[in-house]
Amino acid sequence: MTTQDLSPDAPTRCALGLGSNLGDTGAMLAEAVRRLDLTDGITLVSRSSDYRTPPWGPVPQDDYRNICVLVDTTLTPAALLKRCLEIEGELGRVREVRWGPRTIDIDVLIFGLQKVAETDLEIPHPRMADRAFVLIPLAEIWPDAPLGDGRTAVEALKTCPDQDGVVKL
Ligand code: PH2
Ligand code: MG
Ligand code: MG
Repeated sequence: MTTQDLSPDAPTRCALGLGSNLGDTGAMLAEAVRRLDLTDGITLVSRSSDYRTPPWGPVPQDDYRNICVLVDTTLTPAALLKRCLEIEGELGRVREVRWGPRTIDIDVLIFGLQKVAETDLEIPHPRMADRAFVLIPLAEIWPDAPLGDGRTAVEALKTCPDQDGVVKL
């Protein structure tokens, strides 16, 4: 069977990374996951444990709570991103500082084996391989996740920095 033989509606397995470091972070993540799963064309497949992670990047801020989820979707990559941004808005996210604190962030990490290179959407997520707060929850639920650089999540973890600060809750 070739890919052409698959039904056009066959769902695509995707990985999403979620993070929160403002307000009730556990409740924010739970509600975001619930809203994703309630969306037409998105089915939740699995959810990682919650992890407390030191803030990555140039902005001093509180620790994050991060998780990854796997979903099957019949949406396009752009429509999946749009729904993620919509849920961020529904949960009260206000876009202020780049890499700054946020009530909820939902990033599309992997969309099947597809590559997308738009200004507002790059898949696979270009920076996930060196972020322990993404790779550790991802490897928990999808060790063989294809990162797009030829490596799996577990392989990338062998060289990923800053893993010590990531604590499973
Ligand atoms: N998200 C950021 C910036 N820094 N640090 C951690 N630990 N977790 C995040 O989700 C995160 C971050 C911007 O998307
Ligand atoms: Mg992010
Ligand atoms: Mg984001």
